[in-house]
Amino acid sequence: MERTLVLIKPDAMQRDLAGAIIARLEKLGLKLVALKMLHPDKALAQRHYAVHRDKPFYNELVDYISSAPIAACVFEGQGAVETIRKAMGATDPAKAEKGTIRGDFGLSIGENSVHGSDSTATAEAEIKLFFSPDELFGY
Ligand code: IDP
Ligand code: MG
Repeated sequence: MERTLVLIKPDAMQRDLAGAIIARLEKLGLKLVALKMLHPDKALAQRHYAVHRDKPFYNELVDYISSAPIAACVFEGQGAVETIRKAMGATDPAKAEKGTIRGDFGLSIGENSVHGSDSTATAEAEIKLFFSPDELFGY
């Protein structure tokens, strides 16, 4: 079954939006199969965002995601990657539609409340960064 990684970013955690965001995703018919709160260190942040290492915003991005605790979740279901990307909305909250998570909660392109894997291959790699196999549940 298809799985995807969701990170609830510091801006959303700090505004007590973790429950609201998880509830929205559960309502899409996806199953929450892993969940943890953690404060990522810089090394984990760098690995997670390695694909962006040459972008001008890379250091800012790594500093931001490792600045405070986040919630990491794995959701499972048919088309989970695409379903969650749609529910998140565009990267820049100013361009994200109303009713999407970023459209409703995001503050700026950096502080955009959530991360979601962008393909099934990326999802598998990202899930391994945040969870060991015994932290993923079937129920
Ligand atoms: P995505 O999160 O929608 O997949 P990506 O292009 O993969 O967007 O970028 C990863 C993250 O980097 C974004 O969620 C956003 O927080 C941050 N980011 C993207 N573009 C910029 C930018 O131009 N300035 C600052 N941060 C950015
Ligand atoms: Mg991305």
